[in-house]
Amino acid sequence: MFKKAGLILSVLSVSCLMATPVYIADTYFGQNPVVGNGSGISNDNAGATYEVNQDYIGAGFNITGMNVDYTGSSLKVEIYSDYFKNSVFQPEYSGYGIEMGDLFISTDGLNTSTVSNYMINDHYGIGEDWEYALMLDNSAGSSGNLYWYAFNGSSNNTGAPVILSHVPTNNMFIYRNNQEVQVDDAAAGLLAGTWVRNNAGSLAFNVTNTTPLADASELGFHWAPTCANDVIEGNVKVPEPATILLLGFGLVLVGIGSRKKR
Ligand SMILES: [Ca+2]
Ligand SMILES: [Ca+2]
Ligand SMILES: [Ca+2]
Repeated sequence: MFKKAGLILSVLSVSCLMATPVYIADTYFGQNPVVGNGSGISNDNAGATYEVNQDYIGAGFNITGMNVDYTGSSLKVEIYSDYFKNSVFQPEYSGYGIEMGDLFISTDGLNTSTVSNYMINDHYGIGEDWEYALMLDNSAGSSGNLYWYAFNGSSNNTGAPVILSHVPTNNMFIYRNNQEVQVDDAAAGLLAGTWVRNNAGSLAFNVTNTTPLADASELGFHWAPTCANDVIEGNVKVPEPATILLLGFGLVLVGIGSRKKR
């Protein structure tokens, strides 16, 4: 009876380790903003504040964080931002032309060590190179299919099919410079799952085909709308199956051992 309780407790502990969602708060800034004509700006430009050296540009774009739930057989990444609440910014409603970005994924962690001042100097060409992206089949609308894109080599090589942050037509708009926002490839790859935009303020990537992540040691993520007025990057550790098995076995032994002492 007692032994059985110990075993059940161990199994519960292991499943929690695998399935506990990880919340990543948005602490990433990225390279400072520019205006639509490409010129740099500064906070004392015409006496106005343009969110230089700050997290987001314009309150309507604020990303608060992302939730990552990776079980091995499924991956759910949900991004929380005011951007999803504001229909004025959505491409299907407005003339702004701002689209939802694809989700960039690293399977070997998140490299910030080579970036000088990660907070305000980071851009697509330095720091992490992404092994995969989850492509939305439609950068407008409210739901659709997701497709895997595998970068050949790395995402920050010259010639990699990456679309950088931009504003469409109005060159007075301010956007964050040189951020990777979408994959420049229309071909449908391996079906990954589905995506859903919630007008309450989130975008969920629901991945049911996790085959590309099979050898991942640590997952890194990067997401932004195409103007990149706010960008989020973060990472989560992936428990190795062997570690989980050992830990589970250890917990079982602890459970049995503690019973035998009585
Ligand atoms: Ca990588
Ligand atoms: Ca970077
Ligand atoms: Ca940010």
